[in-house]
Amino acid sequence: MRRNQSALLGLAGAALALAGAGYATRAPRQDSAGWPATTSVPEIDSARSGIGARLAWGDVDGDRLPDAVAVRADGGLSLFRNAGDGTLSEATEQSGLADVTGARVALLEDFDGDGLADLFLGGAAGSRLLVSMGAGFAEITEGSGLAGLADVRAARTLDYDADGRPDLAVTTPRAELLFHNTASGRFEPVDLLSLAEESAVTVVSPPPVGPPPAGPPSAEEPPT
Ligand SMILES: [Ca+2]
Ligand SMILES: [Ca+2]
Repeated sequence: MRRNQSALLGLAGAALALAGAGYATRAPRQDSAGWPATTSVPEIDSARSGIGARLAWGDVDGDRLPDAVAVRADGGLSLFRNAGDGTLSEATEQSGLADVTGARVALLEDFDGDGLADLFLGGAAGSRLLVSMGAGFAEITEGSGLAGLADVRAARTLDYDADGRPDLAVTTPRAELLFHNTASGRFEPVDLLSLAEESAVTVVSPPPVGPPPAGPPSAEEPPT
């Protein structure tokens, strides 16, 4: 499969996810591949045709309209705010994202639970974490535990421990990594092997059911 085809299929999946999240009636119009049907934003059209371009969706400003971040082929970012009328408008400069370089993967998710989608950026040399403040982003990479995460090829969120906070799963060429979202803005690596072993113990060791098997009378049992 060609890379741009793969990207478009991923975008279609993102559109479905948005529909499932209740955004279907308020999302920008999309073409058959899931791209926003806009002709007024050159960067969108450029990203649409650029190999390696990706879009991430999330409500960065709390108006319940999904906004979009595009990872451009040059490793920079473009942020598009949802105008609410079916179009997106670029707000990269205003959001403080114009200086981003080396990005490969962008993920929008409300990591700190304040209702605003935050931004994880995975790159070749390292990763960054920025929290949305509504009007822009504040960097909290230092202390997040993610700065040294390099050669990121893909990222997604899942709440693996059902504590209500989205955790982070990352793909690199060498490993699939899982990071637990603590309540303090820090992500801690999860030992997947230990997790699997704990699950296996739960699965293969069911509690005893019914009475113990019949055996010879106990030597202490009084004769009858
Ligand atoms: Ca947030
Ligand atoms: Ca969690």
